[in-house]
Amino acid sequence: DQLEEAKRKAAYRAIDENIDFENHKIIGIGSGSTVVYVAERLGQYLKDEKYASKVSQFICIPTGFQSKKLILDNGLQLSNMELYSQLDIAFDGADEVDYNLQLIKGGGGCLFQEKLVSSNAKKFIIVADYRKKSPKYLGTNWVQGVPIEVVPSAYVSVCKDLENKLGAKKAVLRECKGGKAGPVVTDNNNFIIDADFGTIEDPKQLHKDIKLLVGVIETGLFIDNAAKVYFGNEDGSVELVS
Ligand code: DER
Repeated sequence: DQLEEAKRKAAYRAIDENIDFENHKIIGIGSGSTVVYVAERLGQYLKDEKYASKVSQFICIPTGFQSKKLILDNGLQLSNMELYSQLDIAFDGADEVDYNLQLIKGGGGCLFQEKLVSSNAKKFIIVADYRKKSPKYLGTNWVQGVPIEVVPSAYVSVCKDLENKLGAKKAVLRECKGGKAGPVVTDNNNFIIDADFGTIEDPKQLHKDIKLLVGVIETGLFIDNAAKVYFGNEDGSVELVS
C-alpha cells in the first residue's frame, strides 16, 4: 500500500546513497516500521554476489529487541555497543522532524538505545514517511507528547516537575495497551513518560531543561543529531532534506 511503499522507497534510497561498502563496517540499525526496510535492503545486498563479501563483514548494532531481530532476520552480523562503541553510520526512523531536522523519537519506546547509537555514529540518517514531516515546529504532527525515559521510582516526581516546572500541559506514564496491565517497561527496565508541550519552538532548550530533572534518563528530543532525512512521499517520490 501507499504508506508502506513510501517507507520502503525512503529506506532503500537511504541505504543505496549512504552505505560505503569499502569503508563502512559498524552500522547502527534503529527501531520501528520504516527501518525494517533498511535492514531488508542490506539483506538484499548480502545476497548479491557483487556485495556479499563486504556486507557479510558489516557489524550491526541494534537499538532494542525488535532491532536485534531485524538484524538477525536479514542474516546480518549482530553485535553491541560494549564491543563497538563508535559507529560508522546509523539509520533510524522518527516520529516527527522539524524544519531544522530536530527530531521527536521514542514512539516505539527505544529512545535511549536509539540516542546512544545515533550520538556515537559518525553519520546519522533518518528514514520516514510523509506523515513525519512538520512544516515548522515539533509537536505539530506528533501530538502524543515528548517521550522521556525515567527511573521507575521517579515517574511521579518527574511527571509533576514536567507539568509544574516546565509547563507541560500533561505528562503521563505510558501504559501497555492490552496484553499486560501496567506501564511499558523499556529494554533498560525503565518507564516512559509522554509529556505534551504543544508546539515546541526551542527543542534544544526543552531537551536541556528536561534532562536536568532528577530521575530523567533520556529524552526523545534528538537535537543536532540527524545529518539527512529521507522522506517517502504519497506519490512514490523520495525527498532528501539535509
Ligand atoms: O520510536 C522511534 O523513535 C522509532 O524510530 C519510530 O519513531 C519509528 O517510527 P516508524 O515506525 O513510523 O518508522
